[in-house]
Order: sequence, then structure tokens, then C-alpha cells
Amino acid sequence: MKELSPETEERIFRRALETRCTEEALLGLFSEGKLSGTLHTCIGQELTGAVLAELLRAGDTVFSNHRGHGHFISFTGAISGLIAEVMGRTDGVCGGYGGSQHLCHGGFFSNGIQGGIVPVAAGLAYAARLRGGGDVCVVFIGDGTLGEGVVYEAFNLAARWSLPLLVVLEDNGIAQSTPQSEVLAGSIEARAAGFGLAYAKADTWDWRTLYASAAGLMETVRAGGGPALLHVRTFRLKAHSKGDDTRARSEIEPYERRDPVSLFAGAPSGSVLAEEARKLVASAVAAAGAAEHAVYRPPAPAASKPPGWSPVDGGGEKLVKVLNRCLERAMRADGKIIMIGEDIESPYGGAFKVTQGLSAAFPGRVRNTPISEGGG
Ligand SMILES: Cc1ncc(C[n+]2csc(CCOP(=O)(O)OP(=O)(O)O)c2C)c(N)n1
Repeated sequence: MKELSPETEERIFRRALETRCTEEALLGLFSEGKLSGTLHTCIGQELTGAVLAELLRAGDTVFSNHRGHGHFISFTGAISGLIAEVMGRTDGVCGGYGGSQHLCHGGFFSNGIQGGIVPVAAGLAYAARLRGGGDVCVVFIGDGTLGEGVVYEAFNLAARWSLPLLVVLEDNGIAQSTPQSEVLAGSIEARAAGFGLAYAKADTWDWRTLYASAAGLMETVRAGGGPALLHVRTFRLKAHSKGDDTRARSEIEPYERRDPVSLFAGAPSGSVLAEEARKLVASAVAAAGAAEHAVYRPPAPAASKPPGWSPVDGGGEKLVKVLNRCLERAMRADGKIIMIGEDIESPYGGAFKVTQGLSAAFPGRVRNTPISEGGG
């Protein structure tokens, strides 16, 4: 098992504590009526992002979901920018327009639509593979999101094309109020096996093994071994969103007692880090509170540049032939253009032959996809 140095452990817990303090502060602000919109905390689950961040490097991209504050803080370290963002201030990382669930900053993207970001992550992983250089994409999803078909469309393409995509599944056993046992057929491991994804299972409480499992999968993905699924058992200690918990206290209390972040903060070395995190977050809250509220201003029309185009004289030729010639010319002029879609490779070349010959002329840049609206 990959050993962790004390410095690495400290970095991991610093991120986890900064996340915990940030979300506790945000919950406080919400109850004081100082936040609009909604808020999903990852309290209890922080170690997933904190551990994964240790394995990421410049050039990697992270995709997250509605419960993404911990992933964001761990990956970007932009605590003040996040707090200001959630408070809807101009100093926020997205100018106060994105809020808690729609963050876009320094290689980090989140979106509140369950599963919707997984094919986007697969697409960016495809771009990373074409670029070469070993960059990876990591996408975080919850176990409830395994109900979304688009997730499997993305798994299929990522595996078929051997994309550098690490899917991190945070399995807290519940989606909003619905227990996993009511809605999930089969097993998570079998899903990974069905698509040929490398798979490892770990949990929040044995976080050293979580690190080792994540590191093993990351090594495979980075080395070009194709996508992987890291299955992380965890527990959400707070409500799904602010105060909507339907679970009994007796269900939550045993997990509160074994929460690694609280246990670490209670130890002498941890208490120093916890105090530093609290101070950092308090000053970020004060700074954000003093910043201006974001006001939506539509971009000035001059800022949006229409795409360039030039007329083509078909000279009486069939339109599909003209389209084929234009595509050929564009692909020759710009090596970054790729085409993906159903039945577009030669010799078939598309139902109307628009892409006829292009896969032979540009090997690897014109690819057939499965029948997959979300994936293709
Ligand atoms: C497509 C879609 N359907 C429903 C919702 C509403 N919703 C937000 S979070 C959530 C639960 C997601 O559960 P899970 O994926 O297990 O993540 P967790 O909340 O447990 O972290 C639901 C149903 C949504 N955001 N997107």
C-alpha cells in the first residue's frame, strides 16, 4: 500500500478542515438569511475531495455536482472566491452568478443536474487523450445518480475509447430522501465490470486505504489504461439541503462519533489546523460580506463575435458533395477539428455520404459513436 508522509496527511486534513469550516459558516449565513438559493453540504464526506486533490496536477480537470464545495476547495484552494460566490458577490469566482452549484474556475466545473456533467467530462477526457501528455479528468457523482442513463452512455464511450477519466462515486447510501436500497438494482461493482472500467472500493473512515486505492486507479488512468471507477462509501452527516433531513438521529449519531475530520480536529496537532481554518474562513466571510452584490448585466452586443463564414459556390454540384468538400477543407486547415457521430466512418460515410472518405483522409479524427444521444 502506498505510504503517506506526515506532510501529505497534514495537507489532506487541512483541505478537509477548510471545507468543514467553510460549509459550517455557509450554513450559519443561510440561517441568518444572508444567502439566497440553496446549499448542499458535504459535511462528513470531505475526505474524498481532500484525498483526490493530492493526486491531481496542473492540466487535470475536475467535474463536480451539487455537493461540490469540498471538491472545489480541495482542488482550487479558492476559499474566499467560493464564499463570495455563494453569497452572490462580485468577488465570487464566477462573479456571483454561478452560486453554490455552478462553479467554473481554474479547471473546475460543476453543475446541479444529476449525471449531466459525466458526458462533458468524457468529452474533455477525449480532448486530453488527443493532446497527449497524461492529463486526466475526474468526475464526482453520487450513488443516486446511477439512475441516470446518460452516465452509462458516457461509461460506454469512455471505456470503448480508453479515455483518461476517473469517476469518483460518493456512495452515501441516500439520494435526497430516497435510500439506495429502494432504487438501485444489481451492484455498483458489476456496473463497472460491465463496461470494463477498472474498479476499487474504499471509504471515508479508512482514509489511508482510500488514498492508496485512489492512487492506484489514478496511475492506471494516467498511464493510458482507460477509465476507472472509484467507489467511496461515505456518510452525509447533515441534511440533503439545509434542514430537510428525514433520517432519525439514531441513524446519524454513530457516524458523528466516528467522523474522521472531527476526531482529527480534536487531537492536539489537528486543533491547530482547525483553528487556522476557522480564522481563514472568518476573514473570507468578512471580506465577502463587504463586497458588492452581483447584479446581472447582459454582455454588451459588441462582445459576442459572430462565427466567420464565406460563401461556397457549389457550381451545380449536389449539396452533400459541397458539404463533404467543405468539411475536408476545414479539417485540413485545422488539426484540432474532430468529428464524432453515428455511422460517419468510411466506407459508409454517413447516411447521406456527407462524411464519405474523411475517416481515411484523417485517421483517428472521424469516429463512429454508438447510438447515444447523451454520449455522442
Ligand atoms: C436530473 C436531476 N434530477 C433531480 C435533481 C434533484 N436532486 C438534486 S440532488 C439529488 C439527489 C442526488 O443524490 P446522489 O446522486 O446520491 O448525491 P447526494 O445528494 O447523495 O450527494 C436530487 C434528486 C437534480 N438535481 N437533477
